[in-house]
Amino acid sequence: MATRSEVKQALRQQWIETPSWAYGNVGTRFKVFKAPGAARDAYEKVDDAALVHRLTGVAPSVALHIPWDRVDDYGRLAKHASDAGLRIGAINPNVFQEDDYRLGSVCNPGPRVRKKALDHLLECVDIAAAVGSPAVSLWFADGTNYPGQDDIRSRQDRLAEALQAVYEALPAGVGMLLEYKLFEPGFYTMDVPDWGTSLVHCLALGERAKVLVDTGHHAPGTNIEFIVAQLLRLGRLGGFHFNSRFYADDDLLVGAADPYQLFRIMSEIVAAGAHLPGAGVAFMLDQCHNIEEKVPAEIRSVLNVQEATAKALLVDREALAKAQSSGDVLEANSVLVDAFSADVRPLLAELREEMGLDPDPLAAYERSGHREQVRAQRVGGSSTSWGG
Ligand code: PSV
Ligand code: MN
Repeated sequence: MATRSEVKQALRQQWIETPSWAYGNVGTRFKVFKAPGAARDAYEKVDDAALVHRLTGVAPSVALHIPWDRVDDYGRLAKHASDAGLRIGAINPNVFQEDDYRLGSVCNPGPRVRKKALDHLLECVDIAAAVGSPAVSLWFADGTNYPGQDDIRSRQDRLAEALQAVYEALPAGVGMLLEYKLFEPGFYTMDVPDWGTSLVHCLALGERAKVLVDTGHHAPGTNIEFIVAQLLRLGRLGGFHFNSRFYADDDLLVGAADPYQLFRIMSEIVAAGAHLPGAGVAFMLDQCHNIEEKVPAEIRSVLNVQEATAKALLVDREALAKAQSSGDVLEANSVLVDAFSADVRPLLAELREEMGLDPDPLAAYERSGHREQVRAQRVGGSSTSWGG
């Protein structure tokens, strides 16, 4: 069993990436509630992400979404981030919010729209190179609503062609993540509905293409840790978009709906040694805070992932292996449940103090004056996110 100091040593190296869009005004398609002081552009989003990192110590990068985070000078944005102690993480293209994409983007039946979408993906590859990002993270809203609407196989061929073009354009050091989603906005077919489809495309492309698991993109009851274990076996788990769901793609705080599921996922990760940055798995959040305050919500989410990881590190792997090999079903299950039931908060508070941080990042946020400062400063303008 890992010692307390081994657990803390592993947690010290943890890397959780927050999404720029969590800091702006985003929400459901029914209503985006505008929050006073919400970040309005990429610079302000980077500032908020940097604060989350300063308070938690384990969120050193921020993902961008283009065009929501488009700026004139990406070198300047990267410098702004590094001056604030942050790195730019995954670059997420947006090929789902323009009228042209009514019938899809890279799978669209029309070559003009396909080219427009591909050009945007290639622009994002260039941005990734300019900001020193490790990956372009692709999600396609492509799909169909009615049987017969379009040819399923032709759409796969169009997808493969676009992915190939993007893959060939990747500069050294930039990888490709391909995210899947069961349904929405396509309700009859999605062109990348599941991990199998994503994996098939990644395998055809090459080693730098990997599957991205968004925890909110599965049917109810799906065993996500099984998917994680399988992708780890194949060396094709590129990373996560963590969030919580009750019904569909709810984008709620990770660990809020089902902390036991998050623990089970992290347990598979830890068992494979994939929790450390060198393993190349990206632990990203993909959340939208519509009714809750954004910066504390991101802090809480980072802490939830950290707690699940700490519990996963506490699993007595030797005892588990022994129980498994001797067929002791109840004991094997108990070993996991014991670790899940542990209260790791004192250990994490101790770790933060050792890292020179406040043991309670949410309390530190309350004292930081950030809320009052941004409410006074960020007045006027419009948010460059989902809600406009
Ligand atoms: C789609 O639902 C998704 O999960 C993709 O990752 C998008 O980039 C993101 O949400 C937009 O909020
Ligand atoms: Mn996602």
